[in-house]
Amino acid sequence: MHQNVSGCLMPDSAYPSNMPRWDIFCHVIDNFGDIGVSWRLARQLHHDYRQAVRLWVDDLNSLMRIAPQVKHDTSQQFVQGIEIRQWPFIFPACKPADVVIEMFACTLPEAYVTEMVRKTRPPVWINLEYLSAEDWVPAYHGLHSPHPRLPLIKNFFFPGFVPDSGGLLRENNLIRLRKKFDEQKVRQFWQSIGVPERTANECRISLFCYEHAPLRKLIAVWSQSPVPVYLIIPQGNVADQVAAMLNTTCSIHTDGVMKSGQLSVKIIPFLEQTQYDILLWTCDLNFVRGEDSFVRAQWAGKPFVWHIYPQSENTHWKKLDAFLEVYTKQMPENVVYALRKFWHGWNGIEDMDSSAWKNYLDCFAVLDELNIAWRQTLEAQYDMAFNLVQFAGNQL
Ligand code: TRH
Repeated sequence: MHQNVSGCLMPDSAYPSNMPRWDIFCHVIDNFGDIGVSWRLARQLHHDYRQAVRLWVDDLNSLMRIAPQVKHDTSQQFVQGIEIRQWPFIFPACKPADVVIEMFACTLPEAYVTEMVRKTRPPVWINLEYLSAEDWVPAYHGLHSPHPRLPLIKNFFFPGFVPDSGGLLRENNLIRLRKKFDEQKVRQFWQSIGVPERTANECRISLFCYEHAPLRKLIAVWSQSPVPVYLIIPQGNVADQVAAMLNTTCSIHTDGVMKSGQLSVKIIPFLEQTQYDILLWTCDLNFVRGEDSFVRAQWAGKPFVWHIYPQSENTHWKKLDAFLEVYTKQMPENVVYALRKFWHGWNGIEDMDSSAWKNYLDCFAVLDELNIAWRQTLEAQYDMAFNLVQFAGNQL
């Protein structure tokens, strides 16, 4: 037990004393990626590796969107075995864990760092960086740097797609669950989110992207698509934007589906994080963004299109091409051409037109196979939580 700033006694943790303790600090910059990765990591460390995890987050409302059991007005709560703590402006006195992760270079509270120094054995301090496929990643992964003033060392951990990077988050049972998700479960899932069974030769697509995507163009292309497109959009700004675009031109059916030519659009509620995974498993094609949904689409083993998080001076385009390079290495030339063109169109590097969609569709059957092969390539590597546990264990 220790005293917090207001003088109340709070338990340091409710976990058995022999469990290795982890503190994960997450500062939500925007959207859901920062908390999405932190929450997934916290759960996997606890469930797969029996670590005691305390997650400090400065925006509980974002966490609530992807994990609805979380309450927004509680400074300390336990959900799925994870201790969730509101990261307040004035940081409470607390004993640092054995391993401390600052997510995406968020700065740790001064008071906490001071306590880290006081420990007989200072914690393993890890800065978990953003995901990138750029070729410098393996050289930087695992580097460390001494604190400028204090006797502490910070380690830099880089997730990635190659064996000498930090890897990707992948729960131990994920691929097994995904493979066991049979037709009956698919039907139950569709029913639970209020979408009908798929019709013959329809292309079922999930859409999660940033608002600056060339949505209007693609909606127009899909309305004239050679195959019917059933588009599923979780609630949010993009769903609103698409609804507004279709408002004047489409017919609205009783089940809330908007129809325009070959395109049907269904807006569904924003899903709990594990349900979103299932949405990705059950669609033919997934449009994903940022970091976490992008990785989950790869575990789904289905064709996907990445809308990369925009950076100043378009530096993200380089990052996008670095991924395309690794991902398409084993693909036939004509597929690489069509895929690249479509991804470039979606990310504003090239124009998005009907030929980009048609060429992409022509490769669809083979893309299905190639994405399973890509998943197998990634599956053969250690996952990120495993790598973190090994890395920390070697230093403790
Ligand atoms: O939301 P994102 O764009 O997140 C981020 C942030 O912008 C961040 O600042 C940036 O650095 C990072 O991207 C690269 O995209 P991402 O990473 O895919 O996170 C979305 C999370 O939301 C992911 O965990 C999946 C989850 N999600 C649900 O749980 N339910 C849903 O219905 C949907 C659409 C997503």
